[in-house]
Amino acid sequence: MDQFERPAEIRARFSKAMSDMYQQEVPLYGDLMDLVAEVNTQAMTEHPELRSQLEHTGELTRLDMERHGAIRVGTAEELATIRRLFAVMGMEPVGYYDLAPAGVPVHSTAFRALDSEALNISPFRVFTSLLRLELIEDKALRDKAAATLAERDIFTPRVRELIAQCEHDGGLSSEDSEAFVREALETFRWHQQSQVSAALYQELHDQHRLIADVVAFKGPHINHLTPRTLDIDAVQSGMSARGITPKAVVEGPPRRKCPILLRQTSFKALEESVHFTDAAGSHTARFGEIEQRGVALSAKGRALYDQLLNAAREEAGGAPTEANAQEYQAILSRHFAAFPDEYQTLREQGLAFFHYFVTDTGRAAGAQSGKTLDALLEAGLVAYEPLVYEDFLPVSAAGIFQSNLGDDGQKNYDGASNQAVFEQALGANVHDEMAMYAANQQRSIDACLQALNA
Ligand code: OOG
Ligand code: NI
Repeated sequence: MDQFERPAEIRARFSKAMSDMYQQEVPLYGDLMDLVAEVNTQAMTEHPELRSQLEHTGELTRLDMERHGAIRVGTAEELATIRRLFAVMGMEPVGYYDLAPAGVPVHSTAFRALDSEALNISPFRVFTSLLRLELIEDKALRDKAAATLAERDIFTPRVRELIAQCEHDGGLSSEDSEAFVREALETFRWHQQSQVSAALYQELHDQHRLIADVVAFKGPHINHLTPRTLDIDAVQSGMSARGITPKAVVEGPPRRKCPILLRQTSFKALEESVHFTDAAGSHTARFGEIEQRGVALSAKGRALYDQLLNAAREEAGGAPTEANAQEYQAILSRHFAAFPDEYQTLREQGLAFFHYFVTDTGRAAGAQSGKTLDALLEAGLVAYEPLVYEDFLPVSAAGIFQSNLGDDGQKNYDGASNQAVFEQALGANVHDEMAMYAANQQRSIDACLQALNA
C-alpha cells in the first residue's frame, strides 16, 4: 500500500528525534557522539580494509546512525503496549535476557528490525527490560510498588490511537507517522517530577536502585543511547581527555584482530535533581554508552565464548571492579588466546557466521556448473565478510546496569529464569536470534550458488 509510510522510515525518523531529545537532555552524550565520529574516521583511514568490509555488508551508510537505547518498564501491560508501539516501526522482540542471576531484578528483550536490508535503513534498537516485582521480598513494599505503577499511563492517548489505527489499517500515512513519532517520543522523555514521596523513593531505592528508577517516575525515560564505534579502546581512552568519566572495564571479549560479538563501555550516570511529591532530591539514571560490534558467533562459538568468559571471571574472583580492572583485562586476554583470531579459522571451525558474496572475478567468470561453496571460495569467485552481531550479551548488560546503579552491595536473586512468563507479559514470543543468523548466512550462500551455478 503505497499511501503508507515504510516502517523503516518511521524508525529512522524516530531514532533521529530520540537522539536530538537525548542530546538536549544529556549534553555529555553529544560530546561522546563527536568523539565516536572522530575515532571512526580515524579507524577507517588507518584500516582501509575495514571500510571495504563495511561497504560489502551495507553497514557503512548506517554507521553514523544511532545504534541502540534502553528502557525499563514496570508492568506486563506496559511491555505489551511497548511491543505494539515498536511494531509500528518494524521493530520486533529478539532474544530473551535474564538479568536476575547477575543481581538485576529484570528480564529483557531487544526490539529491532529483523533483516539486513531493514537494519541498514535504520539499525535502531531498544533493549527493553521488565521489572520483576515478584523478586521484592517485602510484601508491603511490593504492593506499594504495584499500586504506584497501576496509577500511571506511560503512553499518550493519541499514541494509543495511532498504534490501534496502524494495526487496523496495516500502516500509517506520512502525516500520521509524523504525529506518531512526536507522540511516541513522550513515553521516553525524562520527568523531573517524581510520582512518589521522598520516603517511598528511599524505600524502593533501598530494595534496589533499579526498582526506584522504574517505579518512582511517570515514564520509562530512555536511560542511554549508544553509538557504534570501530575502535572502542580509542574511545575509552579518549573519554577522559574530554572530561567524560568512563566505567572501569570494557564489557565483553578482549581486544582482538577479528572482533567477535559485542564490546561495550559507558560513561557513568549523572546525578540529576528531581522533585518528589513532598521534597527535592536527586536520582542517578541516565548515561551514555558506546559499542563495538564484531562477528556473530554460532552456537559452538558462543559456547566457547561463555566458557572462556566464565573461566576468566572465576580466576579474577567474579565480575570486574574498579580496583582490579587492569588485572581483569589481562586475565581475560590470556583466556581468550584460545579463541581463534582469523576469520578463515572462525569459518572453517564453524565458530562464526558470515555473509557470502560473488566477487568481481566471479561475476566476470559467469556460470560454473555444480561447484560447491568451498570450490567457489577456493577459486576466488565467492568471498565472505563477517556477519555483524546485532544483539546483546546478558553478562555485559548486567555490567552496564551495575556500573550505572552505583556501587551499593550487589544483590543475588535466584528466581529462576522464565522466558515463558516474559513472553506472556509481552503478548508474543521472542525471535530466536541464532536461527536468524543461520538463515541469513544460508540466504547469502544460496544467492551465490544460484548466481554462479545457473
Ligand atoms: C540496560 C542495560 C543493557 C546493553 O547495552 O547491554 C544495555 C539498562 O541499563 O536498562 O543496554
Ligand atoms: Ni546499552
